[in-house]
Amino acid sequence: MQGTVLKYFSNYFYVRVFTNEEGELLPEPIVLECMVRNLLKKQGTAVLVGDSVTLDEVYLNNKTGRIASVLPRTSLLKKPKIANIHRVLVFVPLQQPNLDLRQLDRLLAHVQLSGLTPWVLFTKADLLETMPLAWEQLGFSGVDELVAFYQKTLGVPVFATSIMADSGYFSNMAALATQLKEAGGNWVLAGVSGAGKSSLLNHLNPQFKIKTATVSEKLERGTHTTRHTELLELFPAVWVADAPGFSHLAFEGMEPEQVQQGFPEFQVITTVSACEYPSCLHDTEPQCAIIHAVEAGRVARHRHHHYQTLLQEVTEAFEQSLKQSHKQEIGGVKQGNRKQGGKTSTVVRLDPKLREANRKQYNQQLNQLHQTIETASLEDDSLEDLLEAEEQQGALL
Ligand SMILES: Nc1nc2c(ncn2[C@@H]2O[C@H](COP(=O)(O)OP(=O)(O)OP(=O)(O)O)[C@@H](O)[C@H]2O)c(=O)[nH]1
Ligand SMILES: [Mg+2]
Ligand SMILES: [Zn+2]
Repeated sequence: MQGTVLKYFSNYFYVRVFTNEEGELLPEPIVLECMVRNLLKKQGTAVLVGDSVTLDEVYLNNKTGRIASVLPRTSLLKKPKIANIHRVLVFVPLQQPNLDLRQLDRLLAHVQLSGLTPWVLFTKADLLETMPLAWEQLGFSGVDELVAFYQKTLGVPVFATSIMADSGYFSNMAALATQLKEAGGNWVLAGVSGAGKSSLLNHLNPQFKIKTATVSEKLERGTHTTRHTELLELFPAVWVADAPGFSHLAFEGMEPEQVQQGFPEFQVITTVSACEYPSCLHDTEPQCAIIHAVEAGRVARHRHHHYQTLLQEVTEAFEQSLKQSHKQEIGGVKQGNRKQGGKTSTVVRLDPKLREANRKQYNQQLNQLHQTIETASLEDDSLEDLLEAEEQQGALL
């Protein structure tokens, strides 16, 4: 008998099943309160929200069961800890808190780099009475231009929304609902506290009564109102995890040359016109196809700028980790100068052979970590440590 883990609470997993032990369809799906089989615990298999599991010792009348095994995962996120997610709904408030495109581009890069597809929602559009000057300077004269820009740049659905019935953007909620129903699948919500994630879910499905709070209430408490990860059925076959944590991003462990994969429009450019240097990081190098595209207005300046900021952050963290873990290879390290924001900083570049060796070593360490994670118990803090270690290695979110 199979089911899906919807939440974990007070030592119980809540597992949704829609067949009985004979495989016959139940009149309607049931959520069972489940413990985990001891053997599984001994093997140290972690059970996560989103996991497909097999069950034994099921008592449908009592709505209880026992998790016997965890089926292979199609994806695994670390923050929030959740398995088998297909897409990410990225929430970006236009006001309260103010629109922050740097944060958006960072979040989008994070989603893309994790191999997931983002959809973007610019929320609270009713609160925007006049166009902030900062936006105009970026070339956006209104919300519609902003929506069109991100839609074209990312090639994914983008909406401006409002839960206020008297707003012109209110009708977009119906369009969003239609597209979500068509797309189906498992989603996780991302975005800063106060972006309106829980409010929007409550609106789309009036049966939901998820707790929300004003931004000033949140500031007083200094924490997300939503604090547990739970998969909820928004529409038939559309599951959403209103989970805290996706806004706290860490890019440590990533290699500088990976960062560009978080910006899909760069790949469009580099497939048709190559940079002079094959390993070009599109930062300040001469004859760079991306920099040319920025100058020609084919890549947005703010996107490239946000890319450079992220690149610098990743490069610094990468150098730090290289210094710590590969001191013995220092003989093969080359140093070069890189100009950033008027300052010249020294950039450590490994020669390609060592870089390859380095990557192999990284991959080996990663494989070891993966194996250990499989054998770590959820109740054991070591899982947390291992996932933390894995994050250091840049394998997961
Ligand atoms: N004016 C306006 N206010 C909104 C809209 N959507 C949400 N809000 C308000 O914004 C505040 C924050 O909303 P929440 O839904 O709690 O935000 P959240 O993203 O779930 O925040 P966390 O759970 O802390 O991560 C609440 O006071 C909502 O009423 C909107 O479209 N327009
Ligand atoms: Mg919330
Ligand atoms: Zn380049």
